[in-house]
Amino acid sequence: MSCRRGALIVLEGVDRAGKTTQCQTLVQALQQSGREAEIMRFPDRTTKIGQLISSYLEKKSNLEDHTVHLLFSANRWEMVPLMKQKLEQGINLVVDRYAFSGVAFTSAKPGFSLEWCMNPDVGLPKPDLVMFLQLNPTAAANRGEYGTERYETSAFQRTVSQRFEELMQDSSINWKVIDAARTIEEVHKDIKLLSEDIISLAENQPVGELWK
Ligand code: Z5A
Repeated sequence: MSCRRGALIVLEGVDRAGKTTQCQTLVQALQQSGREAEIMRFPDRTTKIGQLISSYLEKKSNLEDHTVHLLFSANRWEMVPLMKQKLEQGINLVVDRYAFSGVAFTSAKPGFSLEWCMNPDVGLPKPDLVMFLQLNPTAAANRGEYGTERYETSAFQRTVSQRFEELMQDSSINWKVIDAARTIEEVHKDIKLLSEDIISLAENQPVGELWK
């Protein structure tokens, strides 16, 4: 008997929207309800490519803007065999940032079109569901100061938010916008419901290809 595949569920959102918190809470909830679920995050700073990215984000090294964009994409592609294997084994993958962050962050830099930024990620496993955690800048500020990593300034983050808005116009992606200004538990309830629905829907369908 062939195994039902796992769903590919992505959380995206602005800085401090609660992506990591919600990914962890969702994986725990799915596991507690008897489903197989694992978390993945991008950038995955544990690989050689991820270490180059981490050093760049921590401002310990400088990389040319096109180069670092391609490294972020390569960091996703290097995980694709593992992602496909896990999905085929029936494991639901809950992913903290994906190609949408890649496009939103690079296209917030001068001279980068959305189209150029999307190209290297065309053909990645397509998420069955992308939940965008929406939080206004005032509410985000109440969750603490920006960190010290590259990109963590309010002006840059505002442009990133605009790029996410543009990406969310794409009806080929199953976007759901989540009001992330509520309590962790309230946000989790919505995320869990949407995830359970998509897990049932996705299990009999093949994994799609992103932006193809
Ligand atoms: N990047 C890129 O340029 N290209 C790419 O292709 C990719 C990424 C994939 C990686 O950051 C950076 O790389 C990122 C994008 C860029 N740059 N920025 N900015 P990262 O993934 O390592 O870290 P992060 O994504 O910046 O984390 P974050 O956005 O700051 O946080 P978050 O995951 O959304 O939130 P959190 O850690 O779960 O929560 C933040 C705080 O809020 C924490 O104290 C929580 O306890 C609190 N919290 C969470 N939820 C709530 C609620 N509901 N109420 C109150 N407080 C809450």
